[in-house]
Amino acid sequence: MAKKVFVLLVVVVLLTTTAAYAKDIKLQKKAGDYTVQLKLDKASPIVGDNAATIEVADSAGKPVTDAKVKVDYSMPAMPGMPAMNYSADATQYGGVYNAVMNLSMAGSWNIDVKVTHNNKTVKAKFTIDAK
Ligand SMILES: [Cu+2]
Repeated sequence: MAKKVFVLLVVVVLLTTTAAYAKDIKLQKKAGDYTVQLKLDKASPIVGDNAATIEVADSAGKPVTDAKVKVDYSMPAMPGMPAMNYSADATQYGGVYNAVMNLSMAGSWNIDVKVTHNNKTVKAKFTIDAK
């Protein structure tokens, strides 16, 4: 029993230190046949500008560099605040897509990365927490 608790403690400590030392956030989701990776410039997204880098790969893992990528970010309505919906077009540079999201308040944001490629649009959904 004591050993189990100790092991659990070690795991918790390892997880928290890893999180504390991570310089950025990297999230990965499947969208149709594609894999979308969303990378943010901050370990913890802030209220204000957050730079996002998006990478798209096809089913073979090959980078897709000729897609159109749009980032829709929103927060559902809450007491005293109507729903907020924003959109940012990402620009492709060096094979990755860049966009800036201006998160206007703290809390949970829904990020929908829309990838249009070969006349088909797929969506990868992420949730981030701005502080
Ligand atoms: Cu809000």
